Amino acid sequence: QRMVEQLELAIEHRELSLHYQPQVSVVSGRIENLEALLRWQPRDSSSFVPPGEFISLAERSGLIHRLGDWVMEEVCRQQAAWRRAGFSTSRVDINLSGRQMLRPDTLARFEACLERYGLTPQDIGIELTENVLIEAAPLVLEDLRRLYHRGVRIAIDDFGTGYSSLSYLKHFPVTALKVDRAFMRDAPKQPEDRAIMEAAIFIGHRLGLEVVAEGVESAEQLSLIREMRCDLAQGYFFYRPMPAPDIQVLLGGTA
Ligand code: G
Ligand code: G
Ligand code: MN
Ligand code: NA
Repeated sequence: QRMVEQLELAIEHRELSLHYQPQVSVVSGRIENLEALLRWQPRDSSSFVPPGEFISLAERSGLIHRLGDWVMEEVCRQQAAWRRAGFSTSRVDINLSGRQMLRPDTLARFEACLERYGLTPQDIGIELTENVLIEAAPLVLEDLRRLYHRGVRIAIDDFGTGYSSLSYLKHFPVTALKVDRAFMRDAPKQPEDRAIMEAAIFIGHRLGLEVVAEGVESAEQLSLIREMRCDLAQGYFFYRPMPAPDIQVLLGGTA
């Protein structure tokens, strides 16, 4: 309970920040994309509260709307600054959780935010889990379709771990699959996990989707997904999530 109160004050106390984790092309190793990941370091603490903990707390308490609005605003601000500074890179993707997508105006706010910062629909993408898509209201899906047609990248996060049938893939506007890192973790040792990864990549490609492997931690995993012709890779083998200044160093600028 005390944590909810602390979290309520986190925005005005400037305790929130974003880390960005690069996704690289499996073929060229080039950074193509960044995923924005929320971090919370309370003032009186020397460490970060694990996101899994405070994000689910924020979901339950409804604070996720304020946190989510802050994330949108901060990502747009940062991306606009990077664009002005001439970084050619990379779209930045944000995570949208269940409760955020149940609020009818979340996606309209997203569009308004893009406009306010002079960004194009290609500059910021969104990640949703399949469960979130399936529970989305018809009006929210309409907004999502509009974003899709405007060119916003929409990725299914944690692909392969939801409770849905595959048929949702043909009904929902999506552009990419992120294969859950549980499959990647065991792929080198478990033929079943390799088979599932391979099938996910195949189905993604047949549907014209980009496929991202999450949780790539070793050269062995990379060579597996290379053989499978996965498009993008994200994981500690390449880069950990890092604060914006480190991203700028990585991209070779000083802005
Ligand atoms: O880095 P990692 O531990 O950051 O993230 C843990 C979980 O928190 C992931 O499932 C991720 O999708 C989620 N998450 C991270 N940042 C955000 C955010 O800005 N908004 C939402 N809704 N979820 C986030
Ligand atoms: O659920 P989502 O995919 O949004 O969460 C991303 C989470 O995965 C973040 O918590 C991020 O820190 C974590 N992550 C990123 N790369 C790796 C990795 O290579 N290994 C593990 N174990 N976690 C990772
Ligand atoms: Mn994600
Ligand atoms: Na994920």
